Amino acid sequence: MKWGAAVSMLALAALATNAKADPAADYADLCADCHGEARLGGVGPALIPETLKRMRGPRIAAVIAEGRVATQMPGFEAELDPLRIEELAGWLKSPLETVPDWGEADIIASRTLDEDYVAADAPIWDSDPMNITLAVETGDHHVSVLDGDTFEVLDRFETPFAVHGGPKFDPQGRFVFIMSRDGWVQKYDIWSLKQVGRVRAGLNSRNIAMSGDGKWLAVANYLPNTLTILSTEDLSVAEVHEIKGKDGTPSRVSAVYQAPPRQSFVLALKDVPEIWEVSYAKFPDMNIFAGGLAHDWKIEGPVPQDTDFPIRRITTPDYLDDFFFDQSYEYVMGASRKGDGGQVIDLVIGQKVSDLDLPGMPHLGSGITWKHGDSTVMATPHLKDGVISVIDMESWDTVKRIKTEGPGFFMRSHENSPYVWADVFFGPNKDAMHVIDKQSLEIVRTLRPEPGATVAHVEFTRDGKHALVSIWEDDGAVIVYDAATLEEVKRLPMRKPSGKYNVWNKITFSEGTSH
Ligand code: DHE
Repeated sequence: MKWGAAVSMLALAALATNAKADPAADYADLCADCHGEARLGGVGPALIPETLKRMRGPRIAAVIAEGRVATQMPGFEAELDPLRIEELAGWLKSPLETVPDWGEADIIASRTLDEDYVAADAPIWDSDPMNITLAVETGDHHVSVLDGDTFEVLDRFETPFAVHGGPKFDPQGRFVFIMSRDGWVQKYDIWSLKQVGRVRAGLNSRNIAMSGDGKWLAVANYLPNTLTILSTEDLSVAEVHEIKGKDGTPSRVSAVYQAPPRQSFVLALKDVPEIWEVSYAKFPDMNIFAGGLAHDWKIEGPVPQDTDFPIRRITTPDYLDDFFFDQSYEYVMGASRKGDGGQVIDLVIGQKVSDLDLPGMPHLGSGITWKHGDSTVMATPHLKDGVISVIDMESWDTVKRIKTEGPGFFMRSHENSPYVWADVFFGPNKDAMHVIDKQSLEIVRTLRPEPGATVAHVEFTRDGKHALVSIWEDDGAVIVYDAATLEEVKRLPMRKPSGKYNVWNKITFSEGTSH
């Protein structure tokens, strides 16, 4: 019998016998060994609302009863009756009573460096190192390393549980850093096909960003309210910044972005109307910023300084928590937290310069740019509306709203392709992938490679000749398309593949990909 039906029948029986549920005691008995006494994770993931509400797939109660496939999580329906399972699931969704500390000492204590890791002098394979493509498989928490010419799988390695956001390559494209929602950061050596180590940089994290010089990795955290800066060399902690707005309000970090020409990280904050810029240019040499911005910098601690990463705070007229940058990194487009519009902030003068007409919760993080006639346009899907907005990057006007078959999540293109690919992630048409002509801004083809299955996220090969599309299902696949004829070339079976990331497109900041 399925768990849903069992619940209603057995809950009545349990109530009749007056069973008394004590979820905290059940947790301590049955769950704490793997998920940690404080629910912050161990061999199993953290069981806190910040993580659980982001999980797609079966209900928590069903996972407790039946276990989770492809993991070590067993089912507990023999030990716990349905009422106790429901109570336990409800308890896990309640917030922690106190926000735990996770400072420098905790982070460094969590670090493990693989003893058997030996750095190779050169790649141990013969593929083009610049055309390696990683495919994240969220079905069983692995990454496949693909040769971008032959599509042979060179390695398939385990990641931390529930990877989110794009893995970040170092500027040479040799090492890659991968983050999980539980705050684990994994370093992997593509040349040696070996994990280098892992560290837990936060308890619940959003994404990571690599500094332009490849030395630092910034980790945006929800829990605690911090930004962790790691050394990419050995995953040691360079600094942990506590995030508090100008008036002292603590804030979660929605996301962190790299701004290489500015030698800084830019932070989107969830709970205060501010943008933060964190410099890695080594104070006092801060005049690298166009316009000489020293007066705008808020140095924390006594002058001269007690940090290598000084912070500049820009107050914004609205809460902005999803960003897109122009290629110069002077302008940042931010989506309003309420999901009903956006603003453009000039990072040089620290001021809003325009409003953006973007209703329906734009997903700016997935935006891409391309040349359209004489201008450059940016396009973004909307999470709550079946449209793609196309915006002129000079006037900030909306040039067109392209109607799609439903709200989408991801978009991609490539300098060498005349097309933009955009998925329909939500709703009855989640099996559709639109192909849009970059100049006419019309949908020229809608692909449906597997009717009924979620089809999402695209990445191009280095030369733009092939487009890789995910069949985002547990027994899914990555489909390789000829990017010119739009014909399927190959199908690689994969476990719920999500994002794909091509080394060259990422390290060269290809305009067709989100950064
Ligand atoms: Fe993401 C990237 C935020 C839900 C899969 N997502 C990002 C980025 C941000 C973001 C800020 C850019 C980070 C980067 O790459 O450095 N995502 C959010 C949300 O706020 C949102 C809507 C709610 C939340 O759960 O936090 C959200 N994201 C999801 C999902 O439900 C997805 C589909 C499945 C999952 O695995 O969680 C999902 N997000 C992704 C992926 C990327 C991503 C695959 C990287 C895209 C890329 O091509 O770079």
